[in-house]
Amino acid sequence: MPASQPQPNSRSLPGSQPPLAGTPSPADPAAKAVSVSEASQLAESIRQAALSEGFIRCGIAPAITSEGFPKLVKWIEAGYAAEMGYFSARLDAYRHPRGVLPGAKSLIVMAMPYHAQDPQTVPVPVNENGNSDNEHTNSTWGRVARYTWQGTDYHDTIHPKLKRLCRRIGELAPGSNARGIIDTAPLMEREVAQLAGLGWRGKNTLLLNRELGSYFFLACILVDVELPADSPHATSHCGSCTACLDACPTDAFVQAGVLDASKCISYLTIEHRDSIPEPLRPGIGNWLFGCDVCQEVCPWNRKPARRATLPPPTADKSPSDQIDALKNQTDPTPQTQTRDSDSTAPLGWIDALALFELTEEDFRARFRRSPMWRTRRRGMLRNAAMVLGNIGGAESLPALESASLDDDPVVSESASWASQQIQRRQ
Ligand code: B12
Ligand code: SF4
Ligand code: SF4
Repeated sequence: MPASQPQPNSRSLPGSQPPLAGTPSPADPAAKAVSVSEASQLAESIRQAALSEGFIRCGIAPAITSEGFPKLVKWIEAGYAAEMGYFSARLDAYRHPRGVLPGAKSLIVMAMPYHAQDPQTVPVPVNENGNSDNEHTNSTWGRVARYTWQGTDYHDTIHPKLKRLCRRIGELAPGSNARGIIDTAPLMEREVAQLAGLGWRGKNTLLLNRELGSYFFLACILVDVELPADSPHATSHCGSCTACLDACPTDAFVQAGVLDASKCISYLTIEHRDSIPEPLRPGIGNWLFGCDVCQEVCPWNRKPARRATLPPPTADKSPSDQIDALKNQTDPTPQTQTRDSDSTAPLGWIDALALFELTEEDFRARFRRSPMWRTRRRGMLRNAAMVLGNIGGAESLPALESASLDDDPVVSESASWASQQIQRRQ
């Protein structure tokens, strides 16, 4: 980018607001101001670079005070953040993107698709009444949320892309600061995504796009250069639909657009560390990790042709090959990595019963690089016990009975509960 006149302590465009009082301003005397046309060019180059990294949408929002901040405070006060203590721990930083990057002027918000095809079907055994609906059918298969199907943790695959983009921004705008984030920083990504024109926040709280549905991740880059902003997505396209609110198996929506995370299956199976409260266990059904119900019922995700998606994960390796590959892998290439369930498992499912056969070491080898590693063995066996307790049959009892003697109190309690549920159904 052609150099323009240096303006100490400012990377703003002419005519833009001075930094707010008390805000740390990036005091880099070598900083270059950019003209309007340079800023437009820079924005366009960033957009192109983002698309070539595989992001399917890229919008730009101004770094402004968070409109949702007062509601975030109410949300936490109401207990809806459950045990996600990081919200209150860094509350002040959510007020303004400067809490994430001092001197932030613009946010580049991007969408990255994940697998959106329908899960394969599993053989569902019929019960003694000839009933083959998914409840109480002695199945051992648990469902996993689509975002995990890629096999690798999305933070690990998206971070390097953000790093490359930040480096590119540094080349295009020398002296600027940029910080890439996905999930971990105190920023409400859906709020800024709406501001950057990527879509609207649906009644299920997720960011929806008319062309893409909602099966995509969001990622942001904050920069201390003022870039021309896109128009916010001002309208909601939910209309009178309430499908997500009606379908949620644990009634986790307090009202349209407000989620009580303490009831959400995604929270309970991924973020929650202890035993799952008993009243919520039946609602978990066969969800082993995460939950997609409020997205699956959404009309904006219904038409497969309209969904953004990645190509299906390949399942061309035996389970032992996969474990060897995972053990030897130093530089995972997400697009070619197989899913982390057995290659014989239908896409989107994991055999909950088989998880009880894994030693700590097997567990590590199989899940170390996957999003499921987050729960460690404790959480996965707890979740597996919930699934078997809800849908399992007599074949699950020996494994559950031995797991009820597990050294981990969460695993043992969950397994005892599951075996009681099954026995009650016999
Ligand atoms: C914490 C978290 C969770 C929590 C809480 C979810 C939630 N809805 O807040 C749990 C563990 C439950 C969760 C689950 C999931 N998550 Co999550 N999660 C996050 C995370 C890290 C922070 C979200 C956050 O800030 N929540 C705080 C609340 C306050 O935010 P809010 O819902 O926007 O709150 C607004 C409204 O509730 C409203 N409000 C609040 N109180 C009140 C009161 C009144 C009266 C009114 C009118 C309004 C109102 O105003 C608030 C502020 O704008 C984001 C990444 C990020 N940094 O943004 C990913 C993120 C939202 N998750 C994501 C995904 C994919 C999921 C799952 C689909 C995963 C799965 N399949 O299991 C589920 C979906 C569940 C759901 N319906 O939300 C994606 C969503 C992508 C998209 N297209 O939108 C994100 C953006 C991660 C990413 N980087 O891609 N997640
Ligand atoms: S992810 Fe599942 S449990 Fe959570 S709000 Fe959506 S439907 Fe309800
Ligand atoms: S299911 Fe209906 S109400 Fe819920 S997010 Fe989708 S369109 Fe909106």
